Amino acid sequence: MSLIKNLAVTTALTAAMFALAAPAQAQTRIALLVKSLGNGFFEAANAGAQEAAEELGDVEIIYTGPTEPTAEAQIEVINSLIAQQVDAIAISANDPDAVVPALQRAMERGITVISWDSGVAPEGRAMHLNPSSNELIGSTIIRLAADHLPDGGQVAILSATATATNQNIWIEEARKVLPDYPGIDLVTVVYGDDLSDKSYREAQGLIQSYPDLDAIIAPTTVGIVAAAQAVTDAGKIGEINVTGLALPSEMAGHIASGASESFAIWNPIDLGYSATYIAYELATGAATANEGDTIPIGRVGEVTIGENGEAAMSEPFTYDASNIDEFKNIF
Ligand code: RAM
Repeated sequence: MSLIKNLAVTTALTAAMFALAAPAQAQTRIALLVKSLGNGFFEAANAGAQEAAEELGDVEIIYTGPTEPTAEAQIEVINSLIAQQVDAIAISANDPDAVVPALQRAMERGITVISWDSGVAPEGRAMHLNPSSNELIGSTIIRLAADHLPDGGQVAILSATATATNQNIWIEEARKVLPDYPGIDLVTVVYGDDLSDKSYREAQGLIQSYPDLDAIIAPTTVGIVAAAQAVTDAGKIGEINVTGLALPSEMAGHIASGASESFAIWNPIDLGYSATYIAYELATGAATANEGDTIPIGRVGEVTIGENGEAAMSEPFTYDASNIDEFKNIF
Protein backbone atom coordinates (compact mmCIF):
# COMPACT_ATOMS: atom_id res chain seq x y z
CA MET A 1 0.00 0.00 0.00
CA SER A 2 1.46 3.40 -0.93
CA LEU A 3 2.10 5.95 1.76
CA ILE A 4 -0.56 8.26 0.32
CA LYS A 5 -3.14 5.48 0.20
CA ASN A 6 -2.14 4.47 3.72
CA LEU A 7 -2.64 8.02 4.93
CA ALA A 8 -5.99 8.20 3.23
CA VAL A 9 -7.12 4.99 4.89
CA THR A 10 -5.89 6.19 8.29
CA THR A 11 -7.69 9.51 7.82
CA ALA A 12 -10.90 7.76 6.80
CA LEU A 13 -10.63 5.45 9.78
CA THR A 14 -9.95 8.33 12.16
CA ALA A 15 -12.93 10.22 10.76
CA ALA A 16 -15.11 7.15 11.21
CA MET A 17 -13.91 6.75 14.77
CA PHE A 18 -14.64 10.39 15.49
CA ALA A 19 -18.09 10.02 14.01
CA LEU A 20 -18.70 7.10 16.34
CA ALA A 21 -17.31 8.94 19.35
CA ALA A 22 -19.14 12.21 18.68
CA PRO A 23 -22.54 12.51 20.41
CA ALA A 24 -25.50 12.04 18.08
CA GLN A 25 -26.59 15.43 16.72
CA ALA A 26 -29.93 16.42 18.29
CA GLN A 27 -32.44 16.81 15.50
CA THR A 28 -34.89 19.02 17.32
CA ARG A 29 -33.65 21.97 19.38
CA ILE A 30 -36.34 23.34 21.68
CA ALA A 31 -35.80 26.56 23.62
CA LEU A 32 -37.60 26.67 26.95
CA LEU A 33 -37.75 30.44 27.36
CA VAL A 34 -38.79 31.41 30.88
CA LYS A 35 -39.88 34.70 32.46
CA SER A 36 -36.56 34.98 34.29
CA LEU A 37 -33.70 32.77 35.42
CA GLY A 38 -33.14 31.92 39.08
CA ASN A 39 -36.82 31.08 39.74
CA GLY A 40 -37.26 27.62 41.31
CA PHE A 41 -40.59 27.14 39.54
CA PHE A 42 -38.92 27.37 36.12
CA GLU A 43 -36.02 25.20 37.25
CA ALA A 44 -38.55 22.49 38.12
CA ALA A 45 -40.18 22.97 34.70
CA ASN A 46 -36.74 22.57 33.12
CA ALA A 47 -36.26 19.27 34.97
CA GLY A 48 -39.49 18.09 33.29
CA ALA A 49 -38.32 19.37 29.91
CA GLN A 50 -35.07 17.42 30.25
CA GLU A 51 -37.04 14.30 31.17
CA ALA A 52 -39.22 14.68 28.07
CA ALA A 53 -36.13 15.29 25.90
CA GLU A 54 -34.59 12.06 27.13
CA GLU A 55 -37.77 10.12 26.39
CA LEU A 56 -38.12 11.64 22.94
CA GLY A 57 -34.47 10.82 22.24
CA ASP A 58 -33.44 13.33 19.59
CA VAL A 59 -34.21 16.56 21.41
CA GLU A 60 -31.93 19.22 22.85
CA ILE A 61 -33.41 21.63 25.41
CA ILE A 62 -32.02 25.15 25.48
CA TYR A 63 -33.12 26.47 28.88
CA THR A 64 -32.93 30.24 28.67
CA GLY A 65 -34.40 33.50 29.90
CA PRO A 66 -33.45 37.00 30.99
CA THR A 67 -32.15 37.86 34.45
CA GLU A 68 -35.08 40.23 35.07
CA PRO A 69 -38.67 39.36 34.11
CA THR A 70 -39.34 41.96 31.40
CA ALA A 71 -40.71 41.63 27.87
CA GLU A 72 -37.86 43.75 26.47
CA ALA A 73 -35.27 41.37 27.85
CA GLN A 74 -37.22 38.38 26.49
CA ILE A 75 -37.32 39.95 23.02
CA GLU A 76 -33.51 40.03 23.00
CA VAL A 77 -33.45 36.35 23.88
CA ILE A 78 -35.99 35.57 21.13
CA ASN A 79 -33.83 37.40 18.57
CA SER A 80 -30.82 35.38 19.60
CA LEU A 81 -32.82 32.12 19.36
CA ILE A 82 -33.87 33.11 15.82
CA ALA A 83 -30.19 33.65 14.95
CA GLN A 84 -29.38 30.20 16.39
CA GLN A 85 -32.10 28.74 14.15
CA VAL A 86 -33.69 26.68 16.91
CA ASP A 87 -36.59 24.44 15.85
CA ALA A 88 -39.05 25.53 18.54
CA ILE A 89 -39.53 28.19 21.19
CA ALA A 90 -41.74 27.40 24.20
CA ILE A 91 -42.16 30.67 26.08
CA SER A 92 -43.62 31.70 29.43
CA ALA A 93 -44.18 35.36 28.57
CA ASN A 94 -43.70 38.51 30.62
CA ASP A 95 -46.29 40.31 28.49
CA PRO A 96 -48.94 38.84 26.15
CA ASP A 97 -48.47 41.43 23.38
CA ALA A 98 -44.98 42.97 23.52
CA VAL A 99 -43.28 39.72 22.47
CA VAL A 100 -45.65 39.07 19.52
CA PRO A 101 -43.66 40.82 16.72
CA ALA A 102 -40.43 39.00 17.67
CA LEU A 103 -42.26 35.66 17.88
CA GLN A 104 -43.94 36.31 14.53
CA ARG A 105 -40.48 36.83 13.00
CA ALA A 106 -39.50 33.47 14.51
CA MET A 107 -42.55 31.77 13.00
CA GLU A 108 -41.89 33.36 9.60
CA ARG A 109 -38.47 31.67 9.72
CA GLY A 110 -40.08 28.28 10.30
CA ILE A 111 -39.63 28.13 14.08
CA THR A 112 -42.52 26.51 15.97
CA VAL A 113 -43.72 28.81 18.76
CA ILE A 114 -45.90 27.84 21.69
CA SER A 115 -46.50 29.54 25.02
CA TRP A 116 -46.97 27.79 28.34
CA ASP A 117 -47.55 28.98 31.93
CA SER A 118 -47.86 32.67 31.00
CA GLY A 119 -49.43 33.12 27.60
CA VAL A 120 -48.81 35.04 24.39
CA ALA A 121 -51.68 36.55 22.36
CA PRO A 122 -52.97 34.05 19.73
CA GLU A 123 -51.27 35.82 16.80
CA GLY A 124 -47.85 35.26 18.39
CA ARG A 125 -47.92 31.49 18.90
CA ALA A 126 -49.40 28.21 17.62
CA MET A 127 -51.02 27.30 20.93
CA HIS A 128 -50.89 28.07 24.67
CA LEU A 129 -50.67 25.51 27.46
CA ASN A 130 -52.28 26.66 30.69
CA PRO A 131 -51.23 24.76 33.79
CA SER A 132 -54.88 24.42 34.73
CA SER A 133 -58.19 26.16 34.11
CA ASN A 134 -57.79 29.87 34.80
CA GLU A 135 -61.20 30.00 36.53
CA LEU A 136 -60.16 27.21 38.85
CA ILE A 137 -56.86 28.88 39.76
CA GLY A 138 -58.59 32.24 40.37
CA SER A 139 -61.27 30.74 42.60
CA THR A 140 -58.75 28.52 44.40
CA ILE A 141 -56.55 31.39 45.58
CA ILE A 142 -59.56 33.19 47.10
CA ARG A 143 -60.88 29.99 48.67
CA LEU A 144 -57.48 29.28 50.24
CA ALA A 145 -57.66 32.62 52.08
CA ALA A 146 -61.39 32.39 52.87
CA ASP A 147 -61.07 28.85 54.30
CA HIS A 148 -59.13 30.31 57.23
CA LEU A 149 -61.31 33.41 57.65
CA PRO A 150 -64.73 32.06 58.70
CA ASP A 151 -65.74 35.53 59.92
CA GLY A 152 -64.40 37.29 56.84
CA GLY A 153 -61.55 39.77 56.75
CA GLN A 154 -59.18 41.90 54.71
CA VAL A 155 -57.02 40.28 52.06
CA ALA A 156 -54.43 41.80 49.72
CA ILE A 157 -52.88 40.32 46.60
CA LEU A 158 -49.11 40.43 46.02
CA SER A 159 -48.65 39.59 42.34
CA ALA A 160 -45.68 39.18 39.99
CA THR A 161 -45.23 41.84 37.24
CA ALA A 162 -48.11 44.09 36.25
CA THR A 163 -47.97 42.72 32.69
CA ALA A 164 -47.73 38.98 33.50
CA THR A 165 -50.43 37.25 31.46
CA ASN A 166 -51.03 34.41 33.89
CA GLN A 167 -51.24 36.37 37.14
CA ASN A 168 -53.45 39.03 35.54
CA ILE A 169 -55.96 36.43 34.32
CA TRP A 170 -55.96 34.64 37.68
CA ILE A 171 -56.58 37.94 39.52
CA GLU A 172 -59.41 38.75 37.12
CA GLU A 173 -60.94 35.31 37.80
CA ALA A 174 -60.39 35.75 41.55
CA ARG A 175 -62.32 39.04 41.46
CA LYS A 176 -65.24 37.27 39.74
CA VAL A 177 -65.76 34.91 42.70
CA LEU A 178 -65.47 37.60 45.40
CA PRO A 179 -69.28 38.11 45.48
CA ASP A 180 -69.49 34.48 46.71
CA TYR A 181 -67.47 35.53 49.78
CA PRO A 182 -69.30 38.61 51.11
CA GLY A 183 -67.10 38.80 54.23
CA ILE A 184 -63.86 38.90 52.26
CA ASP A 185 -62.62 42.38 51.41
CA LEU A 186 -59.88 42.58 48.75
CA VAL A 187 -58.15 45.82 49.78
CA THR A 188 -55.45 46.14 47.12
CA VAL A 189 -53.24 44.45 44.52
CA VAL A 190 -49.49 45.19 44.52
CA TYR A 191 -46.65 43.92 42.32
CA GLY A 192 -43.34 42.46 43.45
CA ASP A 193 -42.21 41.69 39.87
CA ASP A 194 -41.15 38.12 40.78
CA LEU A 195 -38.07 39.65 42.42
CA SER A 196 -37.54 38.51 46.02
CA ASP A 197 -36.39 41.86 47.41
CA LYS A 198 -39.09 43.92 45.70
CA SER A 199 -41.76 41.37 46.72
CA TYR A 200 -40.50 41.54 50.32
CA ARG A 201 -40.71 45.35 50.36
CA GLU A 202 -44.20 45.28 48.85
CA ALA A 203 -45.31 42.79 51.52
CA GLN A 204 -43.83 45.03 54.23
CA GLY A 205 -45.75 47.93 52.68
CA LEU A 206 -49.00 45.95 52.90
CA ILE A 207 -48.39 45.06 56.55
CA GLN A 208 -47.76 48.73 57.39
CA SER A 209 -50.58 50.22 55.30
CA TYR A 210 -53.27 47.74 56.40
CA PRO A 211 -53.01 47.16 60.18
CA ASP A 212 -56.09 44.89 60.07
CA LEU A 213 -54.88 42.77 57.18
CA ASP A 214 -55.78 39.07 57.62
CA ALA A 215 -54.24 37.43 54.57
CA ILE A 216 -51.77 38.03 51.75
CA ILE A 217 -52.55 36.07 48.61
CA ALA A 218 -49.49 35.73 46.35
CA PRO A 219 -50.26 33.91 43.07
CA THR A 220 -46.52 33.65 42.42
CA THR A 221 -43.97 31.27 43.86
CA VAL A 222 -41.47 34.12 44.27
CA GLY A 223 -43.93 36.51 45.93
CA ILE A 224 -45.36 34.02 48.41
CA VAL A 225 -41.97 33.15 49.93
CA ALA A 226 -41.07 36.84 50.27
CA ALA A 227 -44.47 37.61 51.84
CA ALA A 228 -44.15 34.73 54.34
CA GLN A 229 -40.72 36.04 55.32
CA ALA A 230 -42.02 39.61 55.71
CA VAL A 231 -44.90 38.40 57.92
CA THR A 232 -42.47 36.35 59.99
CA ASP A 233 -40.04 39.26 60.39
CA ALA A 234 -42.89 41.60 61.38
CA GLY A 235 -43.95 39.17 64.13
CA LYS A 236 -47.35 38.71 62.48
CA ILE A 237 -47.54 34.91 62.31
CA GLY A 238 -51.05 33.93 63.39
CA GLU A 239 -52.41 37.35 62.42
CA ILE A 240 -51.70 37.42 58.69
CA ASN A 241 -51.97 34.15 56.78
CA VAL A 242 -49.86 33.97 53.62
CA THR A 243 -51.31 31.87 50.83
CA GLY A 244 -51.46 31.56 47.05
CA LEU A 245 -49.32 29.51 44.66
CA ALA A 246 -46.03 28.04 45.85
CA LEU A 247 -43.53 25.24 45.65
CA PRO A 248 -43.65 22.83 48.62
CA SER A 249 -39.82 22.81 48.64
CA GLU A 250 -39.72 26.59 49.14
CA MET A 251 -42.59 26.83 51.65
CA ALA A 252 -42.07 23.86 53.97
CA GLY A 253 -40.45 26.06 56.64
CA HIS A 254 -43.26 28.63 56.46
CA ILE A 255 -45.91 25.92 56.78
CA ALA A 256 -44.07 24.57 59.84
CA SER A 257 -43.86 28.06 61.39
CA GLY A 258 -47.52 28.80 60.71
CA ALA A 259 -46.77 31.82 58.47
CA SER A 260 -48.74 29.93 55.82
CA GLU A 261 -51.68 27.65 56.58
CA SER A 262 -51.88 26.26 53.05
CA PHE A 263 -51.24 27.01 49.38
CA ALA A 264 -51.81 25.35 46.02
CA ILE A 265 -49.87 24.50 42.87
CA TRP A 266 -49.90 22.12 39.92
CA ASN A 267 -46.85 19.99 39.18
CA PRO A 268 -44.26 22.32 37.54
CA ILE A 269 -42.14 19.35 36.41
CA ASP A 270 -45.13 17.99 34.48
CA LEU A 271 -45.75 21.44 32.99
CA GLY A 272 -42.24 21.69 31.51
CA TYR A 273 -42.49 18.07 30.37
CA SER A 274 -45.84 18.71 28.66
CA ALA A 275 -44.69 21.94 26.98
CA THR A 276 -41.68 20.08 25.57
CA TYR A 277 -43.81 17.24 24.17
CA ILE A 278 -46.18 19.68 22.52
CA ALA A 279 -43.37 21.80 21.05
CA TYR A 280 -41.68 18.65 19.72
CA GLU A 281 -44.81 17.24 18.11
CA LEU A 282 -45.72 20.53 16.46
CA ALA A 283 -42.14 21.12 15.27
CA THR A 284 -41.85 17.65 13.76
CA GLY A 285 -45.32 17.75 12.20
CA ALA A 286 -46.53 14.81 14.32
CA ALA A 287 -49.41 16.95 15.64
CA THR A 288 -51.35 20.09 14.78
CA ALA A 289 -52.86 22.69 17.10
CA ASN A 290 -56.23 23.53 15.58
CA GLU A 291 -59.28 23.83 17.83
CA GLY A 292 -60.44 20.33 18.75
CA ASP A 293 -57.08 18.66 18.05
CA THR A 294 -55.72 16.33 20.72
CA ILE A 295 -51.97 16.27 21.39
CA PRO A 296 -50.43 13.35 23.33
CA ILE A 297 -48.07 14.39 26.15
CA GLY A 298 -46.27 11.22 27.19
CA ARG A 299 -46.86 10.05 30.76
CA VAL A 300 -49.03 13.12 31.49
CA GLY A 301 -51.71 11.97 29.02
CA GLU A 302 -53.03 14.34 26.38
CA VAL A 303 -54.41 17.85 25.93
CA THR A 304 -57.15 19.07 23.65
CA ILE A 305 -56.89 22.45 21.98
CA GLY A 306 -59.84 24.66 22.85
CA GLU A 307 -60.89 28.22 22.20
CA ASN A 308 -58.14 30.74 21.28
CA GLY A 309 -55.73 27.84 20.77
CA GLU A 310 -55.52 27.19 24.51
CA ALA A 311 -55.27 23.93 26.41
CA ALA A 312 -55.04 23.11 30.14
CA MET A 313 -52.89 20.46 31.80
CA SER A 314 -54.32 19.46 35.17
CA GLU A 315 -55.82 20.70 38.45
CA PRO A 316 -53.97 22.53 41.20
CA PHE A 317 -53.39 20.57 44.40
CA THR A 318 -53.52 22.01 47.92
CA TYR A 319 -50.60 21.61 50.31
CA ASP A 320 -50.63 22.09 54.08
CA ALA A 321 -48.99 20.65 57.19
CA SER A 322 -50.64 17.27 56.55
CA ASN A 323 -48.95 16.54 53.22
CA ILE A 324 -46.10 18.99 52.55
CA ASP A 325 -43.38 16.60 53.74
CA GLU A 326 -44.30 14.13 51.00
CA PHE A 327 -43.70 16.74 48.30
CA LYS A 328 -41.02 19.10 49.59
CA ASN A 329 -38.21 17.02 48.09
CA ILE A 330 -39.88 16.70 44.69
CA PHE A 331 -40.55 20.32 43.63
C1 RAM B 1 -43.93 32.25 39.48
C2 RAM B 1 -44.09 32.70 38.05
C3 RAM B 1 -44.86 31.69 37.24
C4 RAM B 1 -46.12 31.24 37.95
C5 RAM B 1 -45.78 30.70 39.31
C6 RAM B 1 -47.02 30.28 40.08
O1 RAM B 1 -42.92 31.28 39.55
O2 RAM B 1 -44.74 33.93 38.05
O3 RAM B 1 -45.19 32.26 36.00
O4 RAM B 1 -46.82 30.27 37.23
O5 RAM B 1 -45.12 31.74 40.05
